[in-house]
Amino acid sequence: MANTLSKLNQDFPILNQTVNDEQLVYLDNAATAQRPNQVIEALTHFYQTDNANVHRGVHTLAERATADYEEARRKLQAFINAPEPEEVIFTKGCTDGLNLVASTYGEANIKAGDEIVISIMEHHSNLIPWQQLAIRKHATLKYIHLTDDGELDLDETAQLITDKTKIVAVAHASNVMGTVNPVKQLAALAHQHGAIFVGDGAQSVPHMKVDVQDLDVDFYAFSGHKMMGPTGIGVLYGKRELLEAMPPYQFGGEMIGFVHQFDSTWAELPYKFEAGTQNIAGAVGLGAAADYLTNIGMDQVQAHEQAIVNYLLPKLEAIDGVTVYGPQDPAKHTGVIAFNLNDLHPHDVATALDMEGVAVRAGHHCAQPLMEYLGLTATARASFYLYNTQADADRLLEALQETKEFFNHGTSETK
Ligand code: 7TS
Repeated sequence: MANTLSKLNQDFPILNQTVNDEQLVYLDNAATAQRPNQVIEALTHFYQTDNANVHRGVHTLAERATADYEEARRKLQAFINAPEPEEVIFTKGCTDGLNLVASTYGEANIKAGDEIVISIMEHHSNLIPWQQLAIRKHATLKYIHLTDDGELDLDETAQLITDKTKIVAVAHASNVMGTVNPVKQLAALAHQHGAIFVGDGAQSVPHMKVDVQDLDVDFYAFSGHKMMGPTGIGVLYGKRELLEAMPPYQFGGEMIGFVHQFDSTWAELPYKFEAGTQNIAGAVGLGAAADYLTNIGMDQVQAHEQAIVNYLLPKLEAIDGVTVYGPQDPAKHTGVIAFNLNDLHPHDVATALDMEGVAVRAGHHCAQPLMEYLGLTATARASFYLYNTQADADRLLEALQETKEFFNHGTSETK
């Protein structure tokens, strides 16, 4: 397999440690990725040389910090090919970006009887904001369901999206099943009916080339920490004409034009949506993460993860007692793989894997409606990133075999 990225883990000091006397294999990247030295150094450099509040002072440090912050915005603009930097709003993360759209665009545009279409595979962050908006506005929330292979049912989608639909909001990639959704097609369908399309890019932007102009999405949200940037920073992309027509999200410093005693005007984009002191260092760190990924090339990142999935998925499915959820075809899978082992609780599986130094997540993955739909309460989940290798996939397979043997052995001994 293409393993040209395997030396990268030297850039990630945290990966060079043992856990429970075993070399750490970090396979919880869908929850959060690790940071390379380049990002850590960008944060340190900012705090050691340039730190000041932005857009406020005329002193040298304030000017430098402002330049760093706006340069980071342009890096993120280029990373997703947004037409203009003003369409790149810094947020706390994906959740914050999606809530922003629901609370501003949604509040201003949804009325009783309107319909909002989402999918059953959504993370709670792209579900509850729409569910609560629908409740507040007496609108109807509709769900796209799945084919047996864990993909969106596109026949049903074509029926669900009608002229009553005002918002379609779907994840670009599932954080549970690794399914990649046809966002460009969904956005086009939404537009045919006069609706807007909101993309949740939390699990796609870190792993594949995303071009918001090509996809023709109206809004697109993602988090920095899943693409090797700091926590507490993310991006909401929005089309200028929509952002300009929307009311602000939060009120306070930075987001104003002029404040009078009894009314106020708002700042230009993007500042209208960046109230208060922002996570300036976080933005700088995220800019460094975008540089790091750009230098490698997103096509290369995707090909590397695809090669691991091509290798791992058939071997995982071949283990007696393992059930993998989502697309069976490796080509339709991101590096996120949810599975269960016999009738063991996924928390026990994850704990046993941790004893072998292999870090995976277990639980409902903030997708309870999906779990309910699949008839599950929880799964284990391994999620890969560019610094993982085929050897890491082998360690997962070996650790699963040992887990199986341990529990079989335990059962026979207690009988
Ligand atoms: N959307 C998707 C598809 C996600 O996977 C996540 C986080 C979010 C939104 C929210 O991102 P946040 O950075 O604002 O929290 N997903 C996960 C996960 O799968 N395990 O931990 C966090």
